[in-house]
Amino acid sequence: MLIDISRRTEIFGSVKIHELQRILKLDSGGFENPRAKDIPFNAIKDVLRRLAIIIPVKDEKIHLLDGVLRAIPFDCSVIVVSNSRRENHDIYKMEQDMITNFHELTQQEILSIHQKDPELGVAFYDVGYDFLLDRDDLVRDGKSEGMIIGMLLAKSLGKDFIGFADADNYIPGSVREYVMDYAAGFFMSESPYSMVRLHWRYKPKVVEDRLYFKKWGRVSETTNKFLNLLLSTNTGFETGVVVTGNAGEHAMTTKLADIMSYSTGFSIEPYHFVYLFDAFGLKAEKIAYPDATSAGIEIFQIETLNPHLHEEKGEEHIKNMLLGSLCTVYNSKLCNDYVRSKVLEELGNILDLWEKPKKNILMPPIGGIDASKFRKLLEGKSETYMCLKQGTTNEGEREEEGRIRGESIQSV
Ligand SMILES: Nc1nc2c(ncn2[C@@H]2O[C@H](COP(=O)(O)OP(=O)(O)O)[C@@H](O)[C@H]2O)c(=O)[nH]1
Ligand SMILES: [Mg+2]
Repeated sequence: MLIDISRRTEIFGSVKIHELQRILKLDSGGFENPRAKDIPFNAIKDVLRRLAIIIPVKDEKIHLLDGVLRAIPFDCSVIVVSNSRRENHDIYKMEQDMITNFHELTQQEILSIHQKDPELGVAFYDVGYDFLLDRDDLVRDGKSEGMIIGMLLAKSLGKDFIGFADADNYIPGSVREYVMDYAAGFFMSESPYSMVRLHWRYKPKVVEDRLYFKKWGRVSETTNKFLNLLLSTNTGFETGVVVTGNAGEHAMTTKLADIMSYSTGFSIEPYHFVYLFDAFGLKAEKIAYPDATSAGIEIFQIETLNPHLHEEKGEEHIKNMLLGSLCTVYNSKLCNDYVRSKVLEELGNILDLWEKPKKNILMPPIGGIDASKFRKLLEGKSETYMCLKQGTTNEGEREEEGRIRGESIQSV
């Protein structure tokens, strides 16, 4: 792979944010190159083997999920966390059938579970992490909540890297690239605490019957502006370094995933920045994670070669994303009166029901959870948990799981 060299890095306390780096070529010639970083394919492959890709999914078109699954490089483990409808038209059943069939054809390692499985609630309770449970002891709705489930399963597999890919992507080839881009970021990283966030080169839209290759989405432009303002007002030097505030497509080392705190729903991605600024920035009050503080936390922002074409979710979704994102900035410890007034101005008519933005629901780090115990609590008990391993030796395990689901798994 050939990627721009990181030329400028903004340093804020222990947080190092690298400026956007472009993917120049998806493969490369293996030359020493002073102007670009050449990453050999074997190095990418080494990372892929240590990487799990989590796909959060809720009521997406089955063809899209199918394309995403088929695009993820074989060396990665895949973890699907679904919050899809189960009653009437059972979308979740369709997903499970498709996943089982996908595994039988490809033998790729894949785990999946339904977010509302009561045994998940029990497992979270038993490992002492009830921050994402509702009054009925079920996991709440929300993409972030699904991502936390996925991260624990990835940890239970002993993975060193955890990445995310949305299920509503129309271009399987782009998903494949995103995963390779994550691997490239981790290869370049010098700290065990690092994160890779993707920025689409283009996000095509249909405008007056023609495809228009838009560069910036409305929400991401605003979120980036405010995250940069938060940085600028604290350092006294204006910056535009943050360009991936809402990056749904991102990946982290498991070591970093362990010490992050997570915001609920769709505010999870901008909150990554806010949390890191608050906990590891210039004005951090206490050093909770000395190893990370001394190693530094590296954030890579990579511009993909492929455009991003996903399902349009409508105005309400956009509004909620903007609100959730700017609430994270508003409630940051680093936010001063000036930035708060700018947030209120921006949210204008969205906010007219409230006096000030609500606090985001936060979930504390998952590092203290025994992930193996968590998975064991699900095995054999959960009706929706599936663990489909590579090779035929796991047939017994698959049959056992099929029996638990009340199905018989046909051999291919
Ligand atoms: N597990 C899970 N996934 C969700 C939930 N809500 C949304 N998703 C998935 O999260 C991904 C991103 O959501 P999407 O609505 O496309 O948001 P956007 O692309 O960030 O605007 C998609 O794959 C959704 O299907 C949820 O409550 N639980
Ligand atoms: Mg989407």
